[in-house]
Amino acid sequence: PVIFPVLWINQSFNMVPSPCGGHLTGSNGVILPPGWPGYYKDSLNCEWVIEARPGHSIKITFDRFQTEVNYDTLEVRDGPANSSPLIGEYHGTQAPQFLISTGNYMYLLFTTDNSRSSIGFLIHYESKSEISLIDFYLKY
Ligand SMILES: [Ca+2]
Repeated sequence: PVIFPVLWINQSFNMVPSPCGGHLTGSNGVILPPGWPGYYKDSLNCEWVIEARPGHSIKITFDRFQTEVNYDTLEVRDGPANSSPLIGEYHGTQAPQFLISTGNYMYLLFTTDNSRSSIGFLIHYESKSEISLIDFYLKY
């Protein structure tokens, strides 16, 4: 059966209907590449900045990840800009389960070349205060 992303739309989610990039300030939400739930487009250069409240950290969780190996890459940085420290570059099916920022910003850049695409990714993010992060580390 085909499950549409409508499932994720509710009051507590800041639903992003797959635009190419954006500045996200909600306390949680979803990031999808343009084209979702189909294949993403060629020649993308999509930049997302997640901004949490000062003193909060951001956790992104990879619910799904699949891109063209070597050519279609998601870059994640620990800060607000493409000059912030690199956390990792992911392509193919290699992606971590989740990542946590040290500060209240996270930067994501999805670039694709001009041929061959794939499903892309479904990432959800949430921001937490340091206290609830400690709780998170203790539990898992
Ligand atoms: Ca490609």
